[in-house]
Amino acid sequence: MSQAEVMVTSRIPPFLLAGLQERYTVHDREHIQDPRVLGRVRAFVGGGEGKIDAGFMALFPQLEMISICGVGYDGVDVAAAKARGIPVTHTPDVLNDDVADLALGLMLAVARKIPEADRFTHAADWLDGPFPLTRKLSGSRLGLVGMGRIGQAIAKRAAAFDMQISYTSRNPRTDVPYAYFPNPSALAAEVDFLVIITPGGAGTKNLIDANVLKALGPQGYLINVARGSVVDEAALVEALQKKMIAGAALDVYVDEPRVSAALRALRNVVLTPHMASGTTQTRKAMSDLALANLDAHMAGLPLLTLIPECRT
Ligand code: 8YV
Repeated sequence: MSQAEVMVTSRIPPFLLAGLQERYTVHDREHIQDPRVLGRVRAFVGGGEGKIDAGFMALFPQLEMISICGVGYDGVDVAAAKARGIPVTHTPDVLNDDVADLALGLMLAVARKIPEADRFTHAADWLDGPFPLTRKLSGSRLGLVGMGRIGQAIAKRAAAFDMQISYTSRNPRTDVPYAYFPNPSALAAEVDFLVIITPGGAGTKNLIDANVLKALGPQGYLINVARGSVVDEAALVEALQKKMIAGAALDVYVDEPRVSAALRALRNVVLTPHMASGTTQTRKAMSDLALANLDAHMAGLPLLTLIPECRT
């Protein structure tokens, strides 16, 4: 029997590509040489931000499922997939620890100025005098925008730093002990560190705007490990330039991998290259789960981790 044909729609980890190549005939969206391939592809495999819109899906008459390697799937037109009865899977849970670890790392990095202190020490600037004092993290107030699985993993770690934890989300949760605020502005006004960990997409676009940053205030820090689209980046640059907030630590951006020159020029920001889930262990686990979903589909078995919209 000939192997099923699948298409890689955006950059995926090497282990996932290797796993796909063992079992399937793998095509790459960027290098379609034979247009007849479009009529044979049965599944897409890709990262969650890679654009899979209705027009692209329409090119593939035999498309049966979409396996996303990532928890977020904001690049996928889910309504269009559902309209065609195409299930979409993603890779939740396996990356919670890593994303939460990086959120804590970024909070420490920006508050304690670790990257700046590292540069200072490497440059032997210490010889000219001590490094300036920094901001204490332990015991301070943390506000989480989003209280899903990763938000809860961040809260658990923050509790070990004796932080006072509060959050906002569409609805208050009954299963967490943290204080609830009805919107990001109300939350921002009450915290020292505002951490964004909510899904991207149209529903959260520019949720963190100039008003929220104003509420966070000159002693407050913004940390984003969600999606660049959730923060109004122009408003953030202005707030940082005018010292309307104390600083920011960002792992995600509006136009990745291009990071705005204005952001890169600022001293009071710590910038990382969308690496929150980027450990060998976690990318392997994500790859295994993305592959397991695809394999289950091809074997006619129930899918392991459907996105919520496809569970009904
Ligand atoms: C991935 C992520 O690196 O899971 C997510 O939503 O943002 C990251 O873990 C990204 O989706 C690329 O696949």
